Amino acid sequence: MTPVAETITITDLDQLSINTIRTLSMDAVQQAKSGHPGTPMALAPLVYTLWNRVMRFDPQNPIWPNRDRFVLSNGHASMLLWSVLHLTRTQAVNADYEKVGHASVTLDDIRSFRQRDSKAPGHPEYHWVSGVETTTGPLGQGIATSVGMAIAQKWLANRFNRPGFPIFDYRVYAVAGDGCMMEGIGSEAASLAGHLGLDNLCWIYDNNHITIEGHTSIAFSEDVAMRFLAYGWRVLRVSDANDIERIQHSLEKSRNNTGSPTLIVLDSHIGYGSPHKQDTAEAHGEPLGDDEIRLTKRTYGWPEDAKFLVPDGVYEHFEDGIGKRGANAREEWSQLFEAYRSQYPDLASEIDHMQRRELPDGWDRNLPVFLADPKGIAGREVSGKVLNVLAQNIPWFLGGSADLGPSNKTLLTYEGAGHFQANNPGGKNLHFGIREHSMGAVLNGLALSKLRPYGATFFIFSDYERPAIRLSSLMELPTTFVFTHDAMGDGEDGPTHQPVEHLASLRAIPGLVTLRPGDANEVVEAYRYILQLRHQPAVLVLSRQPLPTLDRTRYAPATGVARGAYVLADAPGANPEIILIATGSEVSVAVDAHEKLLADGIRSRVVSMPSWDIFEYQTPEYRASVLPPNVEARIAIEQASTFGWERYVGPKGRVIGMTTFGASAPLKELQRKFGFEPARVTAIAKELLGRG
Ligand SMILES: Cc1ncc(C[n+]2csc(CCOP(=O)(O)OP(=O)(O)O)c2C)c(N)n1
Ligand SMILES: [Mg+2]
Repeated sequence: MTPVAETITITDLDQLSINTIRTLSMDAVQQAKSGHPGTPMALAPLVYTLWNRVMRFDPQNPIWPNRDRFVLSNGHASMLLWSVLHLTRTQAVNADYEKVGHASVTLDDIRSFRQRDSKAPGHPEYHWVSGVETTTGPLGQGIATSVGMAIAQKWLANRFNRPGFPIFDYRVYAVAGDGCMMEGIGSEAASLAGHLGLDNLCWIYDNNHITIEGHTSIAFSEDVAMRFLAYGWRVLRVSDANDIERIQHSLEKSRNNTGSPTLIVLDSHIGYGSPHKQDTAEAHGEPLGDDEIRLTKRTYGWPEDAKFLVPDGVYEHFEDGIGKRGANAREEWSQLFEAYRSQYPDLASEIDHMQRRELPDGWDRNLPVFLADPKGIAGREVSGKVLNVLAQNIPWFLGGSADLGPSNKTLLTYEGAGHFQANNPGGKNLHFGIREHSMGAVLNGLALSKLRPYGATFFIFSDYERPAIRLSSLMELPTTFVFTHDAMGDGEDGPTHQPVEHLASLRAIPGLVTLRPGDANEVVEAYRYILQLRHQPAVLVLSRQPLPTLDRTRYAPATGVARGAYVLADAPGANPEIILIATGSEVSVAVDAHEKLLADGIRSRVVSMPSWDIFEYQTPEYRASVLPPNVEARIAIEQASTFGWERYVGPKGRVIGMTTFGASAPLKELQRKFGFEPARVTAIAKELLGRG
């Protein structure tokens, strides 16, 4: 092995800083007895160069809006990030976006890497550690999210920059391993980024030929560089991951490149410097062991027995590099922004609102109200009208579909809405192509950039997007996932297109708000609720077919949506003996059944329950008022898996739902076949009450 110092012409402080990142990573993983030392050892020079020499990032203010973004898509290498956040003395920010004046990651955090409450957890976690731009760990998500961040920068620049005022001109860097390159989501995202010519985006591919099972030749033999050239990316190669001058040169080339994103293929050696573990899969995810650590430190010219050592001069070296450069850039930007504020107060105020995730005044003006109509209107149609209103009221509200715009009704059709393309970065209609998974991640990237994004596809394909939805919730982002064709409404398409288990599966994601509104006014109220969320994503599940618009002079107002479930129609004296609980298209089935039961002298109540999640946020008193514990005869009606409904119908209740896949037939016949008809509801109600 060539000693590090001979391979490159760097000053001692550069090398000292790089080896500090390496040894902190090795020591932390050893101490935790778990983690991933090899990649931080290999990529320390890259991360050092990017942070200390290239990135515009102010450690004193890690949320400065025009900072360069850094995404560690190979999240298992988190010690890279914890080391560099520590060495740059990046400050922590609290949830209200105010600086709180202490270090984001302390040396003690690193000493307790992966332990409870440590700010150096196993993988990068947005919202838990300041300086983390997005949560990573599920491979491929980070790079796909970075595409959303790059789209956001282009959009923000188009909206806000003015001659002499480059308010948004930041760049997005993402580091990815073989795993990110193998995952489909990475390919989808790269294809989209190439199409959009996102020249503000630079991915660095850690080409070490190692994954968990060994050499990549067992499963991965394509030419990645050629693939990216075909996507329309600029591809650069650095054949020695220790050559920080070449790394810097490539990063600068990427910065000066126009019209395409850049991939830097960086040939590296996992576990660099370890005499017995370098270039092996063991270096990926196991502690090196005390003996090997000693030998490796000897290779680095490091005191063998020192642990968690930050040599004199290293903090200062980062302070002289990224510290000064970042502070100057931010200071200049702040001055620029103050001048901008006096010249363009309205635009500046928009930026303020966005940063705090606040909505502009009048954000909900002109939202439609729908009058009673037995023929009704489809959930997706209403959604399309609402989206067009919201997008005009909220400048930074934008989105699109994964090629199903005409079916999802998500197209923004008002004058000037525009279509986002390389040559039209101000467009508010995004075209994701048939790439649901990366659409989800791109939405997250947009939301992380403080835009309010929505993305749509058929509900059945929420499966293709689910990992990104889950991360959205984990990150507490206000992202809106619009799904149409919510159940068997596209009957003839058959079981491949009929969701069954999807509601249950999304309801199971912690923090996610899932809503299935029952008529036009419930759709409007669902959007009104969603838009006011600042730290939660929402899933909106909408019908393809028209749903009767309920007569709200007769039944309770749709504002009840904001409570998750509400008494829509009640028994005389609000004294029910049976409760019908329904969502979406089954609400009107329940109402029909209810009217028949009343006519037969049965005291029924209908509860419209568009959202389990929101209902669970209500007080126990409210919940008991909607579902009184003493009324045990209950029927839930939902064209989806029965899974989970026991909690609301109780041991004596019944669920009219799905326990099989659907079938290919016209909707009416499917409703008959699977029993979503008022007559079945009334029959079961009478059976439950023993009045058959
Ligand atoms: C979607 C997903 N699948 C599987 C894993 C488990 N996993 C973590 S790291 C890894 C291997 C990654 O290899 P590579 O990206 O080359 O990283 P390196 O070992 O080179 O650092 C795997 C399979 C994961 N984190 N995410
Ligand atoms: Mg690898």
